Amino acid sequence: MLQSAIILVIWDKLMKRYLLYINGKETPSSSGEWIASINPYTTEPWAEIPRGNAEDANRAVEAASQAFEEGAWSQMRPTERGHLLRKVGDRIAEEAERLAKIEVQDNGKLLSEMGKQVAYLPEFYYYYGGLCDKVEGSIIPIDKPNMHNFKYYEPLGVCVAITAWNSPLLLATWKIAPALAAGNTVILKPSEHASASSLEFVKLFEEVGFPPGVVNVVTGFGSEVGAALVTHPKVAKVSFTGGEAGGRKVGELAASDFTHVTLELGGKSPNIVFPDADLQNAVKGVISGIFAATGQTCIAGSRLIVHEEIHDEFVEALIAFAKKAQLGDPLLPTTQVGPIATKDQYGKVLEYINIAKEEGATCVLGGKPGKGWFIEPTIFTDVSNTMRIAREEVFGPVLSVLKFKDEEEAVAIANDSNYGLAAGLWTQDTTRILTLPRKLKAGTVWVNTYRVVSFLSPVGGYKHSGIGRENGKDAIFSYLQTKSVWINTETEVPDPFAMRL
Ligand code: TXE
Repeated sequence: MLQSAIILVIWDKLMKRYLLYINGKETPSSSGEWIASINPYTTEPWAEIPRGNAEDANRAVEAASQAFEEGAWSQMRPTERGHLLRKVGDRIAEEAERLAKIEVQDNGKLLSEMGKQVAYLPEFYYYYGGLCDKVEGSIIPIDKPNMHNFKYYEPLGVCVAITAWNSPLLLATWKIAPALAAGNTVILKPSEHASASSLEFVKLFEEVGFPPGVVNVVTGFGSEVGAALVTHPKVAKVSFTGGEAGGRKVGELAASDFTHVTLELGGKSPNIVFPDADLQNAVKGVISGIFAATGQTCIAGSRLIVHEEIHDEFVEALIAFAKKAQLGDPLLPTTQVGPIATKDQYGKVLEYINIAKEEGATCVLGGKPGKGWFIEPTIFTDVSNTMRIAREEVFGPVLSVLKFKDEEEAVAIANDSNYGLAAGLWTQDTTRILTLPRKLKAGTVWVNTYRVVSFLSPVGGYKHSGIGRENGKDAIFSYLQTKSVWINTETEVPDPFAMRL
């Protein structure tokens, strides 16, 4: 008895406990309950995050709503808002390594990848900071006599950003930076599997002078605190990154109150290789498309569609490359493939490997679990596009290989999917380079490259891969609404019964 009490006290002292961040203050959850943050490499808990609930969601919305209405941020001169966004970019740059290490502890991705990813985040804040004072209204040359009409843009109000575990701060930034630039206040709800970096990161905003309540973070489960945020009547917009099922639920909940939504969901992205491609480059592109981040990216190139003439040779080259991949500690610079991020996800990937075998696909590489939550890079050939392994998102290091005879068939297979997030194309034929991107039903098409993203270029999906676009100039407009103002320039208002539309 005494022994377990002592263990509990020591546990309490060792385990890092994070707090919610509402209205500029760290605060425990109303329930007093915690969720363990598990390090996927050790499969042991390393921290605890608060299990927020509807009451916490309500507190955060009230704080964000009050901050919005009081106008310290929403009415601030856009140039000044821009200065603050740039300052927060500078602070993130200073803290990038520390934040990246926290992310690795939470999601098991390689420090070599997360380090670069977090170090790149300031660019988003510099870019959207620069855009703050470039959102211009216009005068409309109206067709009515004695009327002056102009339009301008106003922020929506309280925006909720719901993010997944695979790239917590990058996904948050895609939402927060344009939302803040537009003058909104924000509540971030990170994934229950990887919240720690968001709870650290949020403190940087106030440090550089953001008014309290402008950026808040609540943590907990999607069905509890997440759903309460989405359905809160004072929430104007929800921007969500996650799986198709979660996205559908959030979309339905938001629709019931006409809340604006952006949804960035999953994919089953094709990587098409023609015989005229530079095959060495194509091998590298296909490998990074599916095995980088252990396949846990929405843009994973999980369907390789390769011309039948080069199929065998290409698959051999892939196997030779992939089987050399170093699995191991994500903090080590020599590691090339890390663990799967969560136990559930690990189980899901293994289940899909079994499904593929049962469906008659041939496992030519991997297919076996490693120690802990590791899964070896896995390649299946003899895959047909009707198999579940070709249609459903696995979100793990599992590549399905399909064959095609001609261009028309390649496009047909690529487009025969419920998803449409991204596509890769490997060819040196100029006509194909120019014409095929138009034929592929995907939000992003990469030609002779894969997995490149930038704050400047829009990301988003066709079909079940989502609604709306993030990044680039247009993203700021998804956090704004348009106001039309009419001014009567005549001294006398016309006879009311004679007014025409
Ligand atoms: O995502 P969820 P999970 C895919 C991938 C993965 C599957 C499930 O295939 O296997 O999704 O992953 C919050 N109201 N992607 O379970 O459930 C949730 O708390 C409000 C693709 O991690 O979609 C978390 O913060 N919020 C994806 C976020 O939504 C809700 C990246 C994502 O969780 C909610 C990750 C609700 N009803 C997984 N339900 C990509 N696009 O890259 C869940 N949430």
